[in-house]
Amino acid sequence: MGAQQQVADSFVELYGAAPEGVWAAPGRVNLIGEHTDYNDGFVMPFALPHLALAAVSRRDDGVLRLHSADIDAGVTELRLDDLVPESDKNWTAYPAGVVWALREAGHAVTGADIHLTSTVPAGAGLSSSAALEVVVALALNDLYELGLKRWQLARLCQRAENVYVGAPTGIMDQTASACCEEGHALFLDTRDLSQKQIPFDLAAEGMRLLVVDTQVKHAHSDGEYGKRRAGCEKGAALLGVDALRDIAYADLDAALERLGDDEEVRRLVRHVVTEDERVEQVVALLESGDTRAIGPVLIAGHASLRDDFRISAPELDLVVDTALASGALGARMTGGGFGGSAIVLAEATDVEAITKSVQDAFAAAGFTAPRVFEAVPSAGARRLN
Ligand code: GAF
Repeated sequence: MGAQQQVADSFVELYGAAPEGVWAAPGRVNLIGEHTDYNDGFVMPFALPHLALAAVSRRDDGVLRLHSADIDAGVTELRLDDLVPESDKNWTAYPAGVVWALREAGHAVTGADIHLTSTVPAGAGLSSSAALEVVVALALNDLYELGLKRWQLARLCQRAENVYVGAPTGIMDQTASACCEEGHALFLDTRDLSQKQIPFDLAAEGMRLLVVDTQVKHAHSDGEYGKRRAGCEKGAALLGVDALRDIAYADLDAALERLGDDEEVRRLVRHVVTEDERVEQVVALLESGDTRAIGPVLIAGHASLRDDFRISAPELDLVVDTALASGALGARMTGGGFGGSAIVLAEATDVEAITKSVQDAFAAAGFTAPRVFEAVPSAGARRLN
């Protein structure tokens, strides 16, 4: 039985009637542009084939019922009028936060029965939470005929995550899940959400992009992500700009000089400004057909996240170092950091040897075995039936 039919059948078992529809929203992997999104900068994610699926029906009695096939916790029943930011520390905060954000923005959502399941690995830096948010937002947008555009849904989902869940994340993950297209990476300007779909078909050029999930779990609601964000905001304030995006790469040295001896802020600023530059380099290289040349840019991105932003982890560094020593074209950590996943760009013919080297290196270091899979740029959120 297909996953779509299964989620619809489980809905019937749980709630006693067929759902009004089934929707899907993917996780994402970020090719380049890390910790730039809350600095109004550039990012370049693409959607994974891994999906959150939601079977959903409307209700008109102010009740929200939530169930996940992946968590053994029964049906959670909430009253819409009782939804209070930061009151829920469970997975239910993501879908409930979306309903809260829609209602807070004035949309007349009167309730829902929702059954969810997801194949996006949780805590792996692959946006499992954004996939949950976006699938619910899209379903309610369709069912309640709210007429919101994809980027507006992404903004509402970010608000759900920032205010309701209490994680100070940027807009990249929700936009990726909502707006990515199959066979493309999404070049996104997070200041105005303008977008360009960049064709990204590595297989056609004899290459692969591997995701290596280190199985080291991370969370964005803990302090380190917020500290980096606050440090970037301090840097922008000291430099007299709205956001670090406003510091041109050519002006970086002068800006660093103006920051004087605040070494931590200098490092954060240097990462963000050079990372925006790297995104633009990758876009230019892909558009000119020089795909292999993005490898060194990915490597430089990892060094910057490790040394300047200081959010890597021994497991992530080991993936990158081992993959490069085994002939990878490029590699870097991806996502929020402190665990999660790394990506490896490699010739198709080298994939097997690189994978084995990474697995052996993890075993030798006594780390949990990583999960390695090929990332194929896939479609964004959609209604399935
Ligand atoms: C996490 C956040 F959710 C994103 O907004 C982004 O900041 C990313 O970390 C780092 O680039 O995925």
